[in-house]
Amino acid sequence: MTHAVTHVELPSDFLFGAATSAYQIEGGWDADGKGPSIWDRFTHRPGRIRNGDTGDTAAETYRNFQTDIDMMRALGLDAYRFSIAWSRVMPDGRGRVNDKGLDYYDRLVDALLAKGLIPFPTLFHWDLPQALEDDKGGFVHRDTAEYFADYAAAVVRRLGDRVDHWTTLNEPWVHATMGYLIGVHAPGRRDPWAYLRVVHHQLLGHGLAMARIRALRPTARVGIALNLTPFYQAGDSPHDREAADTGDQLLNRLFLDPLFRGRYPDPLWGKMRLFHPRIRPGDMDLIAQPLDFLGVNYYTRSVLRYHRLVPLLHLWPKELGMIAGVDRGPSGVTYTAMGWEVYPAGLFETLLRLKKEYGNPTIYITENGAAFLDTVEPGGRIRDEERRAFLEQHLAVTGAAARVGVDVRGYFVWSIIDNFEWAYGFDKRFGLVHVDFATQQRIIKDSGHWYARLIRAVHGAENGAYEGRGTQGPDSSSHL
Ligand code: IFM
Repeated sequence: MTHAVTHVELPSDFLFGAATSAYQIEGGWDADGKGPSIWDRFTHRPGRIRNGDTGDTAAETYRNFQTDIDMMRALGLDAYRFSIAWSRVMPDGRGRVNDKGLDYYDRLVDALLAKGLIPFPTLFHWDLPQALEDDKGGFVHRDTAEYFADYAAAVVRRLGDRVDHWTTLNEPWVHATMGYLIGVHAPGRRDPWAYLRVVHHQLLGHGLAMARIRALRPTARVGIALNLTPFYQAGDSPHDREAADTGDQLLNRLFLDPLFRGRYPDPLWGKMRLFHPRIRPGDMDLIAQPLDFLGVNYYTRSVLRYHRLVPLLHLWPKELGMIAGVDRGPSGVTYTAMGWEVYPAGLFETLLRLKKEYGNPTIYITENGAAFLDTVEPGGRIRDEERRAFLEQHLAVTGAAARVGVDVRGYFVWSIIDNFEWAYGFDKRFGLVHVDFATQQRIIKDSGHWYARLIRAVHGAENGAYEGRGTQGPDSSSHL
């Protein structure tokens, strides 16, 4: 173990990265033969996104990714997690492959490798090709799982000689819940009948894609990224305990149990009989193929109080910030600009639980980070101390988890740059790097400089000292 400049103690070979997703940064929404995705359609409809924002141009990385890669290199990152837009590669979601779309990711991977950064692509981060939504209802239909595997195979055929780590899906819970049940994400459906079908067919798509990737590249490391949130009961009553347990089954175990145990969680699954998808023989075996790694996306916890009028709904208020039945935790705690409680102990607990209850899988923390209100000072400095502290606290508990035997190998900050935060548009900034979306100018925030120093310290002197600005130091130009 190496002692770093902070409370963070991590093994010297720990992997440090940062993450993004295609729709949130790329722009170029209809460039070079790309087909429309459900997010293009959704954001183009008035009233769906705060301030009417869209990802049409976003951080324009489709036009220029090199600047950000140079910046990641300068910060000393080991790896970059990004996602591939299905509708760039297959404009109709199936069939014809758009070579120009694949060329883009080909160049991106080469540029990363040229700078010594490990590419960590995710194949699906919610931007489903619109054609599949129109024809099939997206993952509501089982066929979409097969199309997803075909698309994954097309990507792996092209990039698999240079990419070792593949993440199939990002946060399938969010895609199903926000997109098909609550309707605040694309495609904006509110259909309880669709919900569990989208859950099952995404998992099936994951299983089918995993099998295809392994057939094409036997040495590939394949995983999935889940948003995991520990649930706590607000009071001591058995009802509150039941509420917390229901929340846990509906969010965490709905995905962990099929992936690691080959079955959906009971008793919840039995109670939702009316809404079950059709599960065919062999589905659960495909879904439960051993993962090479589990991606953990962690942001906050949920504290639930039983409410007889909202028997299941007490799951979603943290996301929506509006449904009754949820406690905000004790006073004196910090909340991020998303309204999420800063609760690093929940990450420790989640990691420990995965070790104890799910067989100690290899873990990458594929997302962790915080939105805060950033102020750009006249000299161009951004003193985002709250974000820095957030990262330090979560990396510290990650190190503590590693010391008690959790097999956690790496950590990706969400996000390297400010980007399009879905229903919130550009209002919520998660980046280590500030983006002025009008000029596309980048400024490394203090948290970014801190992260760079941490990486240098943990990896040891062989990588050289970080020469960027100290958090107390004079303003140096970090405009890239
Ligand atoms: O921006 C999102 C990301 O796309 C998925 N995980 C959570 C992040 C912050 O809300």
